Amino acid sequence: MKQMIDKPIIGITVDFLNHKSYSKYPWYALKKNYADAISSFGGVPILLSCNTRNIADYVKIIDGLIITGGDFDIDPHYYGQNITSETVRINSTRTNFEIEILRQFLDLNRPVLGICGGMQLINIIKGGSLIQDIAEEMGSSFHKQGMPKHITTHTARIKNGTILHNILQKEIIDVNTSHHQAVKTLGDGVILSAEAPDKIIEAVEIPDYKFCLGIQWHPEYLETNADKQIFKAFIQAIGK
Ligand SMILES: [Mn+2]
Repeated sequence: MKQMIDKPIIGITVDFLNHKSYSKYPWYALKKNYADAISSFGGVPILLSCNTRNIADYVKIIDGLIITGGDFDIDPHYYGQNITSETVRINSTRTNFEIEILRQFLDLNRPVLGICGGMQLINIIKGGSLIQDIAEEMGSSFHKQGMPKHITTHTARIKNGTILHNILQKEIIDVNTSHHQAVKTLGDGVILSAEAPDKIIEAVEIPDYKFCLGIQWHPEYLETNADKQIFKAFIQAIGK
């Protein structure tokens, strides 16, 4: 008989890759710091393979879900557009898996944290859209930092009355930035919780759910107090 675990079990989505660097065969990848951030706040990270056959069982095992970022973009067909930029690189195996597990998880109203591409997916499944390439559509490379990715390079203004503001208790925070896409129109029930000085959306949430927060920057580096508070609040939302 298996024993129940009294710690929060967090499922983390991974990247599915087939360029022949790590292996000559297709492989999964995840930046170590996503899993370590969960461990350091008392959770048990479980890395989720992108096989849709396993979704129903994964949903039974995990208490919280992190949809991570990666070196790919969501297929614009999911938000009613054709690919308009040569910079867009899609990954259907991964996106199909993430859409389905996110839907099932939100139907059960369990805590979700979307990071970078994960935040964008939260918006897409509710009917929102994306800017396919910020530099091409807005003429700005402000959100693609070249230096070490963990260093903060721009600010974000947190909207009063949001879950994010409730967590951080601050109006302005410093964030890192490593994205060429951004949320354009908000999906049904999705609200803006933070924006950059150039009005690019940096965080969203869905207040109808217990905890559904999307962050455009990468808090998994735990570089700032705000980053730590976000992970802590996510783990606490599980209430285990
Ligand atoms: Mn940014």
